[in-house]
Amino acid sequence: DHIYQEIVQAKLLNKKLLVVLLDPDKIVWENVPQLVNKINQSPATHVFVGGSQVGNNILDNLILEIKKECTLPIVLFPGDASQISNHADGILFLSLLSGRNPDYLIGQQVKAAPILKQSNLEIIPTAYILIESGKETAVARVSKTQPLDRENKELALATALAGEMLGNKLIYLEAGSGAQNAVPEEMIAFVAQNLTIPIIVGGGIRDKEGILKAYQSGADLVVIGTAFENNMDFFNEL
Ligand code: 1GP
Repeated sequence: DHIYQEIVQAKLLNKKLLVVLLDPDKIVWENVPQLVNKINQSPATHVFVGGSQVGNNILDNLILEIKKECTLPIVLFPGDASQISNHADGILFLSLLSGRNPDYLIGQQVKAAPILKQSNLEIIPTAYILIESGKETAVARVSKTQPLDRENKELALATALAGEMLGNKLIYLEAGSGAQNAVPEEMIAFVAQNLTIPIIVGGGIRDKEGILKAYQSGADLVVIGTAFENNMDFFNEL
């Protein structure tokens, strides 16, 4: 379980972690070597691979392609049980706790468990909490769930605490890919002050300032997807 142990260690040392999210569905195949090159030059510490709807072969091929040149840990961030690849190093075993759709609370997990049992992937149980962020995002649409009210930090904390008490090892506060508004700083801070496990924050973070604000509020890992997809030089400014 070295991926998780390194995250815990970083939190203890107050060392912030930066995740690049690659969505196999949105990647332009010819750009992959260049993307990997940019990731290697960036301060990124982890690569997440996943999206709302992804074909299996693309997933395997993308991970193999990244691994040719990149030594960062590759962690699956699956939209459903079909998005599992043994070529990755680990997987966020997500439960969408903000929603009340049983399929994303336990259904997909039951489908995935026997497959994961046969794999060598490090499994990291993660409470996935979607926060309202302006326009509807793909996560809400595909999962058919309502995000939490962005003003209701008490509910976000109660959900995160339940996630921690259920045994999850990470909390993921998610505004959704390409979100209009990122997770509010006060919400991140309120959750971070009352939890002991590490917190991932992502969705709608598109500049250095946004990354720093999330860290200062208490995020241990910040996820960047769209900003890097739109601009391969995004990490140059960091
Ligand atoms: C989405 O949190 C990630 O699941 C990243 O979001 O694409 O907006 O960076 P962005």
